[in-house]
Amino acid sequence: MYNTLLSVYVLLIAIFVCVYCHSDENLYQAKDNLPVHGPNQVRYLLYDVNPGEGFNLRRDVYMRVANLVKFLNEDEPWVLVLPPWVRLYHWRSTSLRPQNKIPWREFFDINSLALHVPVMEFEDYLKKVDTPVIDEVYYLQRYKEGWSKWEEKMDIRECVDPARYHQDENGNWRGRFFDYEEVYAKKFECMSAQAYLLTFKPFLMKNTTGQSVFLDRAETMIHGQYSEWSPEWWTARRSMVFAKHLRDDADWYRETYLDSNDKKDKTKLEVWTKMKRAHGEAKGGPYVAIHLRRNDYLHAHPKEVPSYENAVKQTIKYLKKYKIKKVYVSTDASWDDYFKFKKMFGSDYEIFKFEKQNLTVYKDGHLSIIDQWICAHARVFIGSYVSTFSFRIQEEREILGFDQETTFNRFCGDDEPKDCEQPTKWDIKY
Ligand SMILES: Nc1nc2c(ncn2[C@@H]2O[C@H](COP(=O)(O)OP(=O)(O)O)[C@@H](O)[C@H]2O)c(=O)[nH]1
Ligand SMILES: [Mg+2]
Repeated sequence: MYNTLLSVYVLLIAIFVCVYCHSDENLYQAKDNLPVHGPNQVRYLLYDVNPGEGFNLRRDVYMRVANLVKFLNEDEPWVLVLPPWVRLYHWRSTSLRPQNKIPWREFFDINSLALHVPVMEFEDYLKKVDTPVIDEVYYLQRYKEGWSKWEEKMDIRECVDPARYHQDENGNWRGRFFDYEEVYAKKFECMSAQAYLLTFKPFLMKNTTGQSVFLDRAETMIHGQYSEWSPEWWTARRSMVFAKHLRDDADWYRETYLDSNDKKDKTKLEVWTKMKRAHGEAKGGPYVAIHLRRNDYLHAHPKEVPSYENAVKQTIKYLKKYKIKKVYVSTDASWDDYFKFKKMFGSDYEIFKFEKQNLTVYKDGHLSIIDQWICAHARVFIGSYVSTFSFRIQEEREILGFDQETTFNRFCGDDEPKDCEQPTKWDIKY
């Protein structure tokens, strides 16, 4: 009896310590995310993206689907079911934890997403529907005949690419469904589409009747008028707050190694619905952060990738300009390459990169987010040409209120002019 009491007591203390191990309060509280119309009328929108797409383009596709769900909710109650993360092309590290069926809460703050639109994890959807079934699946595809002039259209068509779905002996449709083998669909169609996200609203409301509808290859759907220059895009973007446990780990690293914290750096996070910063309000920690994209990117953009020597030179220019001695390196290069790169800076500067503190804790997705968060808080950031990984960092800095001069910078390739074209300055819109 005494032992049981003691262990309960120890457990309570452990929970208490863990909850309060980081000083800043939890910004987002759980609430019932379902719309008020009553659970029976609610419809579910599910989606997936081309398997070859990386993490940060997927984040952009989320914004498209989230805004579609927002527009749907103006007329009907729909819930966005978050597609579990499966092992992506870049996610190759073999940690002890498998990189599939990862729920969104591991990466993002679900309660923050829910302040924009009603969302639900796929696991919760499966619990809700009892049978692991999705009523209708639409596989978005191009028009087989191509197009001569761009116009908006969508039509149910024969599948252009080899079918990724097949019918089983019971007439049910089987597909990948995030590696959940038990899941199947009742109806499946290929749909050729050239359309803005808003155009999917009438389609879903009038041409589908199932309680759950799944749009595969959702990257086909384009932002249209709700792209980067619209407040709608930025609202969806601002709701994509990283999960607290990852922000905490990155903040701990900033404080421990980079003399950086939100108080000194003027980067304190508020609930996004209440946060509105002017450019230049954020100061950032005393380090230059660089995103140095390697691997597949070397082949995709050979002209715009700097050699390591050149990247060092370019970084030092910024270090001198801003009178800074520390560099934070975010990269997908190997550790071997990183150590060589680090050496090239000589002894005048200190170079840092987040290290896994415990092999079993972080997956590649976690590490990307930690890197992005640390880069987002630097005094100055230098990104890689057209990398969506860099773009998401730049947006984070817009949200935090940095001077745009410190954000929209990129490395120039060795054969590009020294003043090569810099990234577009996307103004945050409220
Ligand atoms: N941790 C970490 N991972 C990176 C970095 N750069 C690229 N990656 C990995 O490579 C992927 C890059 O793919 P993506 O997100 O599509 O960005 P993009 O290809 O640069 O536009 C990321 O999702 C990461 O898994 C980096 O600086 N740090
Ligand atoms: Mg990519």
